[in-house]
Amino acid sequence: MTLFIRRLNASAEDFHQQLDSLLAFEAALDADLERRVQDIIQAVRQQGDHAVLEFTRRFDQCEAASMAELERPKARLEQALNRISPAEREALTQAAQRIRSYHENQKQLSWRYVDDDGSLFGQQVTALDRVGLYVPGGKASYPSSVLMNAIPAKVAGVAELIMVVPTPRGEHNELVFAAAALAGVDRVFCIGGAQAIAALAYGTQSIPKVDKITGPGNSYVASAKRQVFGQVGIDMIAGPSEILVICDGQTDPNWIAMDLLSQAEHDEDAQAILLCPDAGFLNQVEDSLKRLLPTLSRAAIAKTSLEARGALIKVQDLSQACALANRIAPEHLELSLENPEQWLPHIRHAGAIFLGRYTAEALGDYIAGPNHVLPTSGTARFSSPLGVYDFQKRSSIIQCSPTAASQLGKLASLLARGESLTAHARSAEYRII
Ligand code: HSO
Ligand code: ZN
Repeated sequence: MTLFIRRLNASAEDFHQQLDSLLAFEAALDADLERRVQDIIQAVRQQGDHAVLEFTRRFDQCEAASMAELERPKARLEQALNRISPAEREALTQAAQRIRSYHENQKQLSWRYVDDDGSLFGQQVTALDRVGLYVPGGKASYPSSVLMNAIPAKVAGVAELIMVVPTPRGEHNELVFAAAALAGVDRVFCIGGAQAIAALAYGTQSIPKVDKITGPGNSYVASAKRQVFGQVGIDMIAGPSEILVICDGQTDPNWIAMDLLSQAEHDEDAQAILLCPDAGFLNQVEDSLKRLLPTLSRAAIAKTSLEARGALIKVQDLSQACALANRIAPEHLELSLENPEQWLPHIRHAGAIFLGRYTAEALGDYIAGPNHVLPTSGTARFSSPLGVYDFQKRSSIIQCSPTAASQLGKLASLLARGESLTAHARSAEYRII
């Protein structure tokens, strides 16, 4: 298998234009698809279960007379845990435990303080009541993503977690059910697509309406999530997976090549980039990529991704590499360096940072503990990994003492009159003593 991977030099005059065009990625907006999704949402709002059953018949070739037939009770999820191999059960269990322990640290706590005049102010943190978790069917159906979405919700204290997963022609993934059991998912419906998102957002006779929907999906699901946003909360709309590796040239080139391939194999639009000051090492990694690529189960996808959006970039030094990392703001950043801690303070924008030669990104995808739902397409400049805080919200707490009501009332009244809001002013004035 041949492979043409882009080689760039960060000192070249036109490097920044080249980098810009390499990073440019916009999911094509398809007006036709948006309209079809809008119609599906409308039908589900009007006809509830009936519409969901009809779309499930049409799109998933799944016949069901009632929604109850598409629900998988908890006992069925527990059964999945017994059907998978003991080794798989052990790996999933350990992953769930590690993800849970990590996320326990993210819980936001309520806080309050009392002023000198006896007034109390604070913030009360509560969990969302009910959350919907979308899990794709078919090839992109990742049990690891079930854990990564469901566990933080449960750690936050979400009372009811409802998972939807399409089962085209009745095909399902036993590992997905097993992961749902381990993560504490409360109810599972075998539905998918825009109709499942609409059902969660608006509720039907059988499917309870949720407050927020998280989880990845195809373009129909992404469009439906965008369209129901506001009615419910949503997580980020994830773009293709990305990895940026900064290496000093001292790591085994096969390791680096496989790390790049591990994200390239996700999909044709995935992006894998290596930055290294040593041109000889870049040659070695290129050789490794060529040798290892044909041995992969998803070689064709990885090849397309590397050729379309991959790059091996020669940098001047590690400082320049860090500056470029901040500009790219990658989803995953590996610092495959002798002393990664030394470089960490230079990194400001990345979804997850993997320190040292032994920390393969794949470990973070499955088992390390941190979340693998991360900001993509440069959004790490302003957003963060999925976490417990995404399933919590805050209410402000205010309790004025009579003294404070009197003192603050005078000021509030003045400000209210400046806005010509006399009821506001008088409401404050009533309490002045
Ligand atoms: N690397 C993906 C997550 C994943 N990897 C799931 C394997 N399975 C997030 O970008
Ligand atoms: Zn991955």
